[in-house]
Amino acid sequence: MERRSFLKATAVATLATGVAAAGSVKAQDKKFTIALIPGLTTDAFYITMRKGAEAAAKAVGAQLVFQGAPDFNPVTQVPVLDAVIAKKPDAILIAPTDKDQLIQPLKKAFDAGIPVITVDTFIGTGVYQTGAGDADFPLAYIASDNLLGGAIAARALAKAVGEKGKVYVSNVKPGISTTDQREQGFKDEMKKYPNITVLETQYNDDDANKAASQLQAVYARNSDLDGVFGANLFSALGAANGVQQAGQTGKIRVVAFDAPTTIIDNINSGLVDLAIAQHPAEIGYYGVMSAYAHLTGNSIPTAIGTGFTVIDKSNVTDKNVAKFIYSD
Ligand code: T6T
Repeated sequence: MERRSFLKATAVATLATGVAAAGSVKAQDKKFTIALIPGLTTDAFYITMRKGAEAAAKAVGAQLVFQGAPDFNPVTQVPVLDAVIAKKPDAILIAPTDKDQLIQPLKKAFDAGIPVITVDTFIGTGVYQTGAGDADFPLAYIASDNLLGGAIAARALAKAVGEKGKVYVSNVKPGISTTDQREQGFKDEMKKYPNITVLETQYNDDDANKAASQLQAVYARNSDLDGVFGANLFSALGAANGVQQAGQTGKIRVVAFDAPTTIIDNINSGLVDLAIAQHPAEIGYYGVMSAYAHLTGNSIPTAIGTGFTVIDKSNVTDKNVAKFIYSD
């Protein structure tokens, strides 16, 4: 597959430039078009990812096309993907909004000879290029270690609540690779704290208002609620708002995944204990670089893990930390 794509890309380069003499095709003569399809367009996480992708595209002289849906939903993402495939970009970077539902739609890109790299989220098991299963065709998966992120959240929340009491996970919906893994990492780590009860997960469909109402409903049923883990940006934002609306700031402790500016404001005000910032710009940067490497005939790693920065009141003003706050 890799070799086929390379040959195709270089053949196009030859036509486009008309400069390549027989036997000396120069792939770099072509301006590659790399499409980035986010989970949704209006999320500071993906807005920041786009910046990193643009920086890499500029560095290699590629054109980045950023096209996505207004919500995190396969029903709206698949038509965007179809439209992108129809334009035949040289490569597609995508954050699939469902582990299973995006397999067949992405297979269409693969069948059309367009290399696919998944960023942030994965399809299938997320282990690619194995020759096994129906979802191993993407070339690479570039993302945070979400199991580890969930474990970091559990340790932080356990500490905040004094290693006892009741907590729950505010999550998006089942079927999303990232947030499923964060919840799993969180629950596995929480097993180390026998005096903490993890209540049933509340799914908010990526709607912060719903997450806020759910917080209040869980609190109404459990007046001894001690903490909540918001497993992504909107879950955390909504859970924090719910705590504030319930008049429980500082009493119900909040650990947030993701670091938009509003969550940073909430850390400063004491509403949120800490935020686990992913490095979305790094994901976008290495996504484009990987696509470019592949398109110019180089082999690429099938998985690239990007880092976290844990932000709390003690380090939020440190410029080496603050640079990981997401762009709005
Ligand atoms: O947490 C990120 C991303 O990693 C996840 O896959 C979906 O939600 C976010 O975009 C934040 O809203």
